[in-house]
Amino acid sequence: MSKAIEVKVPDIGDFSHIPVIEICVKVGDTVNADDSLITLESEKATMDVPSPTTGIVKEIHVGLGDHVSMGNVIALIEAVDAAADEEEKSDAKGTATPPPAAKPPAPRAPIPAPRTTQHVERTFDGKTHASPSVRLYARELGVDLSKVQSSGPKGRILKEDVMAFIKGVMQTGATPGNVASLGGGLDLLPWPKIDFEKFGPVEVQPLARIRKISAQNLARNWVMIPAVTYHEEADITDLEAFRVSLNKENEKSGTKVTMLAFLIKTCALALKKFPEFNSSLTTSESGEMSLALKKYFNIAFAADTPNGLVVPVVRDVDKKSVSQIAAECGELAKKARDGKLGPADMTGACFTISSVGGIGGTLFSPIINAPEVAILGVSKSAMKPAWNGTEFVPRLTLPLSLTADHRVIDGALATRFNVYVAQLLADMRRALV
Ligand code: CAO
Repeated sequence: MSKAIEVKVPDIGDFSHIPVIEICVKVGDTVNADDSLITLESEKATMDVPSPTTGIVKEIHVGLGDHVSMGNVIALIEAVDAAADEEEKSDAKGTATPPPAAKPPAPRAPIPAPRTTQHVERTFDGKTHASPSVRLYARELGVDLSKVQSSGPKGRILKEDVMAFIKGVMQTGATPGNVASLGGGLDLLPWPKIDFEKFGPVEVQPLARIRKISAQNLARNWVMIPAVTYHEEADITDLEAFRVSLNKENEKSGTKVTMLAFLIKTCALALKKFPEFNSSLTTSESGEMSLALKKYFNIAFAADTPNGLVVPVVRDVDKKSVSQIAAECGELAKKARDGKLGPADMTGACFTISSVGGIGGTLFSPIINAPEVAILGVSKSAMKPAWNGTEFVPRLTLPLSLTADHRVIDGALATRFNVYVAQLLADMRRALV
């Protein structure tokens, strides 16, 4: 006997519109009462929403990164009445067991309250046991929990287990997740602990969440990727003149084409010509490295916001016009500044552009956004004298700084990519031939 139960987001206190960071089940899974269905993450805590009943997951109504509030339907569970099932089974077997005495119907399971990191352990992945706080900790460090030895009761993984795992990794030179091995421990000195107040007054401010996350990503990418930055200059005199005249033409409609949009389009063309730049290193279970070459062209751009750096993604740029890309960048940059970018806006990039040209700069070394293999830094364009064979002429010159992962991209290839980007920016007709 079975009945379908709609599972809704329960009362989650002061929170609403919080992101789903994990979906723990899939359609067809059998769950026990209290097994976690999804995990939500508010600013303050990670919360699991458990199944109210034993049953089979028939439908899932939320996706990773969706924002949910109290009352939103999460899933449809076909509840299985264990007692009735047993009855059916013994009937089917034709046993002589007398029917059990009539029982009052089981009360409908109340929707349980969400469980926060502070007090609940649950099955994760169907394999490992860890509390949401431990899972969050592991996720932030890039640790695959299935590789961690547990020491808690009933095989539960504790925070100390994750720490011991990381310590082992640092000593052996292995890596925490699926990323390729560095081949040796880092053997780093501990972080300096200094009482700054000994030298003068200090105000300690908590780090914004975005800054904490990007700090971890940047540190990993800086340490893990053997990156080299290659510099180039592009003559954008004609392109900038064209851009300015285009914007003048469209002044009334308010459509504005930015240099960033031209750069995104140009990089898509360069990614097509040099497919290694549109790839990611992957490793198999056995640690075998391979290269995943992507056939789509999503380009991210770094956006400076009051809360820190975010990297929204413009999808399928090869299929979009420069004007469309400019409009989309404008919308994404606004969303970024308003703190309204969702996970879907920031995932799936193949390549990143970090443009500080609106601010200044001559050259810099951007850090690759793993698992991408390259990033293009763009600084402020400036008039420079260029020799045309007979005389020096003033040309608007754009400094480009391409950082590439040397495991995938050799210096010659990186320089060819840079030269091609510069050639396209100097004369877009090259894209047609
Ligand atoms: N050279 C000279 N001028 C430039 C330029 C360049 N390379 N790039 C932009 N400009 C000009 C623009 O033309 C614009 O001038 P107008 O208003 O007269 O047209 C002005 O600078 C402002 O541009 P912008 O920076 O606001 O706009 P954008 O489209 O160029 O960039 C965005 C948008 C989101 C990339 C930018 O606002 C931003 O956040 N940049 C910082 C990115 C960053 O922090 N990178 C570092 C990451 S690693 O720590």
